[in-house]
Amino acid sequence: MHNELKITDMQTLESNKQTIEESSNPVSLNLPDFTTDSYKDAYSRINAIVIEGEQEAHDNYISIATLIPNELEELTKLARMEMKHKKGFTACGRNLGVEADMDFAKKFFSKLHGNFQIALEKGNLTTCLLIQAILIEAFAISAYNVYIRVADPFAKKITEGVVKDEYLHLNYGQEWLKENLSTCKEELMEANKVNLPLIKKMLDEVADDASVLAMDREELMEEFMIAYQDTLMEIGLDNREIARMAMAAIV
Ligand code: PL3
Ligand code: FE2
Ligand code: FE2
Repeated sequence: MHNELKITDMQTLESNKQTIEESSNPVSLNLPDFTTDSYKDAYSRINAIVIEGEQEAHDNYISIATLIPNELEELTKLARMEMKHKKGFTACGRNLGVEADMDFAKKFFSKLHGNFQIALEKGNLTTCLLIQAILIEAFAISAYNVYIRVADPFAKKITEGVVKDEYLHLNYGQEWLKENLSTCKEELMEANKVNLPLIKKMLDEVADDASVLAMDREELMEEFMIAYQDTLMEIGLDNREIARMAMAAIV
């Protein structure tokens, strides 16, 4: 299109070009090249993490339903959404010609997965909800919100649909904990102390690969903290309690 422009004044041309690009789509200026080997290599792990995360989220909601049988229907609905998410992200990898590194992803989740299983065995519902419906969902929301800004058009559309559901999932955990706050506060604090550092570690572990996808670590942390703190506030914790909980990430 620039060939068609016969403007001799280069300055005018430059400033026109900038205005056009800025006004049409400022984000697209920073989109990575989705076809490079380095992009695909990083994507093989990130995509696997997301696929594994969605599968485990499904399994976790089914497990949580065994602790709240009268919520079976609602929890089954959430679990079904997770399987849809998994399918969506599997398609994203296929679309880019990437094979997901599932062994890597299983290891990535193993510690958190183990803690969830222990809580489930003990019937510690508050801990299960904190791990799945608060920490993992807030982690997913932060990742998906940042990814949407730099994703290929196919993945962007899918991720936009997914992130809306994840807010519903976060909200589910939030409402249960809010209603039961008087009896679950202590367990909530304790479970957070153990599991928030794991989320922080996972974020650190994925940061290098994420940066290849043009996802910024600080931005991921910021998005996580927004979703996490918002939820704790809605649950009914005060500023000091929220600060204390968030602090668990930096020790
Ligand atoms: C809950 O519904 C799903 C849990 C998934 C956890 C995802 C964590 C993702 C961290 C990696 C960030 C990259 C996002 C890119 C998406 C292809
Ligand atoms: Fe999901
Ligand atoms: Fe979810």
